[in-house]
Amino acid sequence: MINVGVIGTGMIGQDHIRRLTHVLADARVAAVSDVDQARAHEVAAGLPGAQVFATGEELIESSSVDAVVVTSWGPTHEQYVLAAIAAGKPVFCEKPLADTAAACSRILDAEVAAGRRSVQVGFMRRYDSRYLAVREVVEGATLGQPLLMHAAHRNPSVPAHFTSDSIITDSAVHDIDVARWMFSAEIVSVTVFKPRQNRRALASLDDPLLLLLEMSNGVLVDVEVLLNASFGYDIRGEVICEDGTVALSESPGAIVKSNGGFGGRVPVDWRERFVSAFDAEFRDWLATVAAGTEPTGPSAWDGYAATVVCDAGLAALRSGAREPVPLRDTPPLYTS
Ligand code: NAD
Ligand code: ISE
Repeated sequence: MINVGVIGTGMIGQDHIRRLTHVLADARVAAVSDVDQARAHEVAAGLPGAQVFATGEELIESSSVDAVVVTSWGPTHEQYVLAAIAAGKPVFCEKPLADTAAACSRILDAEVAAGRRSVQVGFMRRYDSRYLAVREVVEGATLGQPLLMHAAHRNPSVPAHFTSDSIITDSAVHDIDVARWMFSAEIVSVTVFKPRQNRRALASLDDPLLLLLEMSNGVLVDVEVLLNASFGYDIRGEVICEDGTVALSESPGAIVKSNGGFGGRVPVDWRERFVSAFDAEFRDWLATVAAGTEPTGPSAWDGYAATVVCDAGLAALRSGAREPVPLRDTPPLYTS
């Protein structure tokens, strides 16, 4: 049984605790921590034998914790990931790995100094069966070389505190990771366009945005991010290849035809749309924790690269120009 400690018991922290407790075998949540102590105690009350720690660092250092899950706010990730690396414990960190390129770089340096990978980043779309099916076609090259990808990321709505920057760093960051993974290539530049503003958005929010990502292999990816779509949570992707196209399938469920029309279900949010991907992501991570091997999912390098691309996206949002992505050299730890 793997004893997992969870730092950050908010929305996704509670969802991962549910999956660790009720869905996945061979793991239990042994400890939790949150700056909101009342929330941490409330969550722990439903977890037999779970301890509550006053700080994330104490949780990481505790001998009752074998592996760490970081689900606190993005700007707090760096301190916990670094502490877990220092303690020699596997750590699963929700996106973003950290909110600045410098912080991500410090995490890379720490892992390189430790001489082994111990960090997995929560880019769960890599575990989604529909994305995996598209990637299999692209990699198999049965449709020739990929040329373009059209992607759309539509949330029904976002909380009032959501800013135009968050559209890139909180939402589009997933599409940025998908582009790097789909084409096994780095993103070399970002341009951001602001279409007409959605009347459903707060005046301060540049919703929607359109991102244009140029890949190192010449593939061009456009990403529509529409955060007040109202009708549901809708994630789309289509890759245009030389001899055909391949797209994410519309639904895992049934398409019903009746009364002269047809339809299926649109998920309400990311929890519903990616529930199986989150389960698969944790199953994969826990298997490596149990085996004592390095994680095989998205690495600290992937987390670093995504954050650097987001920084270029923020610069492009302000400048309106095409902004380059200044990645550091990839340490050999991440190239094998
Ligand atoms: P949330 O606000 O619901 O929860 C965050 C929790 O972290 C809160 O309980 C807060 O009190 C706690 N916290 C803040 N600072 C802390 C600190 N220094 N130490 C310990 N706890 C601290 O937010 P959320 O929606 O659960 O998001 C958490 C993280 O998960 C974010 O990084 C977010 O980007 C990511 N996330 C990922 C996905 C995905 O699809 N992979 C979806 C949602 C959120
Ligand atoms: C949220 O934080 C996520 O990570 C979801 O996957 C994403 O779709 C949503 O836009 C974000 O706000």
